[in-house]
Amino acid sequence: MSFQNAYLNSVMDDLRARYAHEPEYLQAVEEFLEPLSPVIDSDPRYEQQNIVGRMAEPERLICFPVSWVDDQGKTRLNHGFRVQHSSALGPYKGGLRFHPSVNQSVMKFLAFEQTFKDCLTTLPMGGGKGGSDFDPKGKSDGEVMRFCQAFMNELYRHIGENTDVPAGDIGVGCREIGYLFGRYKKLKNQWTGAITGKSLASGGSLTRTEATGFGLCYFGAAYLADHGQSFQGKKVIISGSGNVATYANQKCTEMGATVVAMSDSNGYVVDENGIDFRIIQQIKEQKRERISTYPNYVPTAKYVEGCAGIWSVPCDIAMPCATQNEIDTDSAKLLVSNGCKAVFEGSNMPCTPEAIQAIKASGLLYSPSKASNAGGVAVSGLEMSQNSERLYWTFEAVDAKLKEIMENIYRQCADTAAKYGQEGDIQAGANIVSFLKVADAMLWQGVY
Ligand code: NDP
Ligand code: 2IT
Repeated sequence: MSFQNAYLNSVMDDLRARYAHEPEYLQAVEEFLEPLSPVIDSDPRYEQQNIVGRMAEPERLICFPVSWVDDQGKTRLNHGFRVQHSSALGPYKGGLRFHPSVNQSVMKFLAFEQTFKDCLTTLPMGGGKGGSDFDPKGKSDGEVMRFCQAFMNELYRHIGENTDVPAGDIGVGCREIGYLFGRYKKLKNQWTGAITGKSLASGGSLTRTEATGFGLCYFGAAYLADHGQSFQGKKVIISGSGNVATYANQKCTEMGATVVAMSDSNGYVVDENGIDFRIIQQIKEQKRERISTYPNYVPTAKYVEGCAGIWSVPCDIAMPCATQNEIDTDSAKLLVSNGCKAVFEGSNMPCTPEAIQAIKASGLLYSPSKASNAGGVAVSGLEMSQNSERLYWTFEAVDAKLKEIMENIYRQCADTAAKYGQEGDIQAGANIVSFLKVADAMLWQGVY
């Protein structure tokens, strides 16, 4: 891909040459820069102060080995990361992912995206991401605890409520956050809100568990309403069956939709009567089983092996909520030919660039993840506020604030797209509005 603006091309060419081995990172940067040419043309300071080149690179990249002892007494070695991407708008903020696919490229793409997503929430947060190639699946509770403690033995010196505030992501839920927080507190001898996604008794926020999935639906509802539509009566596919997917199911079902299919990395379940989020919750959060067991609880459901097949199920709305690049061109084309009218991204960067092109070219509504999945980090920001003021807010108060933030993100994206002559293009709007805000802060703070 090349851009109209020569400076953007030179930044991207430099990144491609330097980081050829980091495809996810390059993909995320390229996607972000795509609509920016007219913006860069409008102010010579962006090029003069190399704002785009500086904005693309993480401010700090922390890599460390994590050694821990398994239940057989064997010492195991994993790799830990924390990418502190941007502190332009506030302390670094973003989740931790524990999954075998974690590497430097994945961490850098997630931290880059996080910076602009956090900006869209309008809360004072910079961007970061971290994690490890540790796989919590199949590990005992004791092994997970020892791994989390070993991970924090290094991470603690790099984080803090005013420095960098991690949270959960794939493979890091309330259990892992508890073990991480416990070790952090012990090492620092301080109780501060340096991690979000905490349990309610330990300074967590009501609605944080539900926030990303609920926020995705609030965003989707605002987008649909702008086009005279709603979730009422719509058939929805939600990939994944983790934190984001489960609560996206709950909220869009409450809004009158029917979730006809959900998945995990092995396969998917289909049920025209609707997939019950409470059973998914029970299978995944409590029993830690596979989604293949769902038909044991609901006999009308059918399990199909292979997760990519989920996009062949006819639907009105698709909400990918599993992982990056889970919708390729073929899956996008299948969605379009089966009559899908909207794709709202819940996972980070779930569509390949070619898939996005196919979706937009066919006139579907399309919301990029940095806009539509910002609800999780938004409520993390509200958890930080509550921790700072030593108060707990009610579920209703946090939920109302979340809804307001998501509707405001939609509005900002739609208005900015229109202002820059790209009416209806929420992806362009999201990238332009977040670029402008981060760039403004960088210009104001000088060459730091
Ligand atoms: P969870 O670990 O709770 O769930 C992840 C789900 O996605 C599981 O069903 C998992 O299946 C599936 N999955 C993971 N990796 C793959 C893969 N390589 N191929 C197919 N399926 C896969 O994670 P979350 O729900 O928290 O996160 C899901 C997505 O949402 C991620 O992209 C994350 O970055 C993003 N996100 C999360 C937020 C949060 O607050 N948690 C906030 C914003 C975005 P299996 O169990 O088989 O591995
Ligand atoms: O991708 C994300 O936005 C998250 N995993 C949530 C980050 C956070 O700090 O709550």
